[in-house]
Amino acid sequence: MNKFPNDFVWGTATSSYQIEGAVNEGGRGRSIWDLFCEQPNKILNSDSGSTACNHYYLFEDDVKLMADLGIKAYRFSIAWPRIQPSGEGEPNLAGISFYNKLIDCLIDNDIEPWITLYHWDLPEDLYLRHQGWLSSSIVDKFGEYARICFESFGDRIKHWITLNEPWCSAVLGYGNGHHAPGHISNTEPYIAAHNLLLSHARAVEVYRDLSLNNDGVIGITNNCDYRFPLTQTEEDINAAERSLEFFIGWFADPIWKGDYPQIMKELVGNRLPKFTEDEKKLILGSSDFFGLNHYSSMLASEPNEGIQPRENIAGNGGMFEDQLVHLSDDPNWKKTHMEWNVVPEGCKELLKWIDKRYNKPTIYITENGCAQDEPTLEAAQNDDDRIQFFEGYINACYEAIQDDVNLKGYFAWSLMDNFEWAWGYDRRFGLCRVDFNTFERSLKKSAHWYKEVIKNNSI
Ligand code: PNW
Repeated sequence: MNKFPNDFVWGTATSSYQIEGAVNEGGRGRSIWDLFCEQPNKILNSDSGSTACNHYYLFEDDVKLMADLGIKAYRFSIAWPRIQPSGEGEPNLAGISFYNKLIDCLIDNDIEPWITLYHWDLPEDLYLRHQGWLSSSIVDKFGEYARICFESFGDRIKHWITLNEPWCSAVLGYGNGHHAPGHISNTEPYIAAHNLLLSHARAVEVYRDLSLNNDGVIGITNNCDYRFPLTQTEEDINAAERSLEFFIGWFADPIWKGDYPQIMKELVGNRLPKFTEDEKKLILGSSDFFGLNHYSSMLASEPNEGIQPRENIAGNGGMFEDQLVHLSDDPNWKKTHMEWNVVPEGCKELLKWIDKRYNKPTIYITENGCAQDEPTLEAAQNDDDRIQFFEGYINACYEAIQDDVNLKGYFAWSLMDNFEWAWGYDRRFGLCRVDFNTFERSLKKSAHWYKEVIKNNSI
C-alpha cells in the first residue's frame, strides 16, 4: 500500500456553468457562455448549460453524493453573473444566498468548500460593452467582484482560487475560438492573458488587505500538459522546454519569478504586453499555492517538414507559430474520449518540473480526470478505463511526493458528468453518472474505487 501524507486533501471539482443550469433564475445575468452557446456550430449537438445538471436545485443531493464518496474538500466556482448580473455594481442577494446555502450544507457534511472565483462565465455585459478580457478596465471590476465574494463568504472559506486556467480563457477564448467568446487571433490571447494576470493579482491584493484573520489562503489554478522531447537531440529537448514555458511559464513565471519567460519575449516580440515595475511587484508572490490542472502529455520536437502536428485538441491552438514547436503523439499511448493521451509518467515529470522551476511551491492538483465513451448506464457503471486512468495518475502523484514534491492535495475532475464546453454532454468526465433527462445521479464504478482510495488514504 502506498500511503499518502495524513493531511493530504482528497476532493472533487466542478464549475458553475457546467453544472448549475437555472440560467434565468435567482436574478442571474447572462454570461459569454450563454451567448456563445446560441451561436451556430460552436457546441456539439447545439447543447448548452441552460439546465446542465440542475445543480442549482439539486445541490443538496449532490452534497449527499460527496458525503457518500467521503471527500474532504469540494472545489466549485461562483458564477460572476449570479453575484453581479452585469458584472459591476450592487450584489444580487439571491445569488449570494444560493452560495451561502451550498457552503453551509457542505460544512454541515464535513466537506471543506474551495471556491474558484472565475471559471469562464464572464458577465455578458462586460464583454459586449467593455471588451471583456481585452480591456484593462476589467482589473478593477474583477477586484470589486472578488471583494463581494470575500466579504460574503470569507468567514467560512479557507481556500480561494482566483482564476481557473487562464491559458484556456486566453488561447481557446481569444486564440483558436473554440471557447467563448470565440475570437481567432494571434495578438488577443497575449492581451487577454495580461489582463487575466493583473486581475488575479488585484483580487489577491484585495483579499490580503481585508485580513480576514482565518488562516485562509488564495492562489491561482493553471493548466498544463507535459511535453516529452520526441528524441534525445538537443533541439527536441529544447523544443519540449520551450513548449512548457509557453504553456505554464506564461502564467506562472510572472507570479513566481516576476515576469514572462525570456523565450516568450524573444519569440512573441511586441505582441507580448509588458508589465510596469509596479505591476511586476504586485504579481510576484501573488499565489499562496500552485493550483494545477493536468490531463495529458504530448511529444515536442523542433519543427521540420517530416512531422505533421496534430490539429489542436490538447495542443497549442493559435499560438503554434510563435512557439516553433511540433507536437505529436506516441502511437503506443492510450487515448481518452477527448483524444487526450493517457500518460501518468507525464504527470510525475510535470510535478517535478514545477517543483524545480518555482522552488518547491505547495502544489494542489485541482483537476485531473478523463472522459470515457459511456452511451449507456451499464457502460458508466463499468468504467474500468477511468479507474485505470486514476490509478496511473494517482500513483504518479504518490511517486512525485516520494521525490520530495510538495503535493498536498488532489481533486478528481469531475464529481459528475456535466456540460463539457464545446463538446456539450457528449464527453463525460464524472465519477457519478447523470441522466440528463431525469437528472438522476448514480455512482460509477470509479466512484466506488475513489472512495476506497480516500478511505485508506493510499493507493
Ligand atoms: C478544463 N485543453 O478544461 C476545465 O477546467 C474544465 O472546466 C473542463 O471540463 C476540463 O478541463 C475537461 O476538459 C480544459 O485544450 C479544456 O488543453 C481544454 C484544455 C485543457 C483543459
